[in-house]
Amino acid sequence: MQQKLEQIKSEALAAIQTADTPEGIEALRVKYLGKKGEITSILKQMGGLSAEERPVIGALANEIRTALEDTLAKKDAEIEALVLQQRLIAESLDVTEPGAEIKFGRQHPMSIVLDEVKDIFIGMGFQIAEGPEVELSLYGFDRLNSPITHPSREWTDTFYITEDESVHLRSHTSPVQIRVMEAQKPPLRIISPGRAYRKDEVDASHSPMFHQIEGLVVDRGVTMGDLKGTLNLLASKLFGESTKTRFRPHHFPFTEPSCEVDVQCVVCGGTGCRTCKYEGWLELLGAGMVHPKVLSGCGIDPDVYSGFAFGAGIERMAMLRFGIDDMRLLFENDMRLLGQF
Ligand code: 2NL
Repeated sequence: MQQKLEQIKSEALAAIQTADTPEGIEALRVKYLGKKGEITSILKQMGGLSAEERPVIGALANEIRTALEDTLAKKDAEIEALVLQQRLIAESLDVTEPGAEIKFGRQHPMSIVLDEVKDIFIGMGFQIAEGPEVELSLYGFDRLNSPITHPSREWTDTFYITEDESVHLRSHTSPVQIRVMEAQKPPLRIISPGRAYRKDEVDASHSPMFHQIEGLVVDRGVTMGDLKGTLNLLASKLFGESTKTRFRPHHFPFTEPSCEVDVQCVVCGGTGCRTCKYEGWLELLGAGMVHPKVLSGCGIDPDVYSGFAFGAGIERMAMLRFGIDDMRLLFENDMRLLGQF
């Protein structure tokens, strides 16, 4: 029996040394020291021993039990330390490591130009006015001296909400200014930026939805000289101090006289290139003195007050400002383009 105990001891000690998990240690504790364990079953057989043998075997069994318990505890602590060590390595965090890069967005060329234009006019004392994109033809056309029979209805043809065309998507932001003239009295200095809609096919210079900014000044004694001074300042702030402008006679139903304003080509400086079709000039906007019928239609006496107005496409301004040759690029949100501004 003594031999058997010694054999269990050396076997158990060897097994404990090879254990490498807390579960493995627990299994060995049960195998050797548990209720049905090998040491326990030896102790249960002690009844068959002689009176001299019993204390010797008993003492040896106890000594082995203690030795195994100690070894198990020591190995358990070792494994626990190892597991902790492994976790510390696996879960280690280098707080000095650079963080994941956060990609910042940036302003779209359209909103850069719009902000610049707004700043320029706010600097001259203008206020910003907004209005509905779904408009009554009363404000969208009639009050602008463009009755249903007027030929200008063709190039400003838009999308209609009602069969009789009395409600439609606005084809310019002029109706915003009509609403302001109706509600407020001169002196007025406003700009109205916003979306406008026309029945145009998409190409390099057209889009059925585009952005416009219109401006309106109404006061006593406003002249074409005020119009020229204001729009020359816009051109020089947008395209540089030395930018030359050209005012060409034109026709709009809501202004008289009317003009179109060109800037000297921003690409070639006026010598002629593909961008300006070898003319040296690029069209910037349309403008004119507010038609007396438009003023009186809004309850403003044209014998007392006069005004000037202008309208510009913001896409066109952004294209001129940044040398973009296709309007579609402004709607595609391709980062290869947007990353450049
Ligand atoms: C263009 C031309 C223009 C106006 C818009 C206007 C507004 C009122 C009264 C008179 Cl309320 N005129 N706006 C005047 C001249 C030209 O726009 O080609 N725009 C893209």
